[in-house]
Amino acid sequence: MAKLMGVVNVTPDSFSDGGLYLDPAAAVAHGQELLAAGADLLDVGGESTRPGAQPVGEAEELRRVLPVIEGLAGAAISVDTSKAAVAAAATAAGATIVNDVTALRGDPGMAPLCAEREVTVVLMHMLGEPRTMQENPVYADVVGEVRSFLGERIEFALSAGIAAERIWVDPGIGFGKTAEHNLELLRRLAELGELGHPVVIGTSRKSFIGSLDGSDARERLGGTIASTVLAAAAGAEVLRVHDVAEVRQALTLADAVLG
Ligand code: PMM
Repeated sequence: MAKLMGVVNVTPDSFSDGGLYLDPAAAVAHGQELLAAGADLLDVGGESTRPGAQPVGEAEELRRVLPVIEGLAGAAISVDTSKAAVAAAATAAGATIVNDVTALRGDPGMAPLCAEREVTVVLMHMLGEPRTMQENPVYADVVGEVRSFLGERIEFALSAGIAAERIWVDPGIGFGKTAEHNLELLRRLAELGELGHPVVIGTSRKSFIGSLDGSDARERLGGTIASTVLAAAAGAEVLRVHDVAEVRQALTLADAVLG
């Protein structure tokens, strides 16, 4: 069955749960709840990448994520960061996965650090940067372009000394994409599996769901479940979600039917 990556956002401004877990104790408790609900790993992040978000300084990002990673010691932890210094401290504190939404393009220190620490790296596709990425994204063939971008980033990671079995790829739902681009990526997700690396996907509570029915971030559980089940059926191996218990139940049912 696909693995569930539970989201622990230690940020004041994430679109779906911003401000809820800014206090480290609340974030740790939330992480423990997600583990109890069936999360296989937890993605801890201290910088919002929502459209229009402003960057966060290194010291502030560290102050947010480190106590939470330390407090969740023993769990499988991924750190959602594009800063090498944050990844260095997080991996020293026990994180074994670096989820870099810039796919190792943001900080030149990131690839050598990940190679040296022998961590798993998530390479995610994003067109542009969070501040401006939703301003009229254009593709001739979104799936083909995302696939060739990820192929190029895999080559880069390999050339930096990151082992092939430690590279995961992610189409970056909502990162420089219209709702139709996101739907097309979901429709043809199996094509990304042809890259030969585990596919991670994060559809949870995202605005493309709301674009179909006008729902707000907190009203998108049905769309989250449908999209994650479809992604798993198309071969996605890691599903990044906020609502772990509900998605776990949906996947268990889908698995029981489809095998
Ligand atoms: N989405 C968000 C943040 N980090 N990382 C990966 N690999 N894939 C995603 O789709 C992704 C991500 C934004 O969602 P959030 O604000 O709910 O964390």
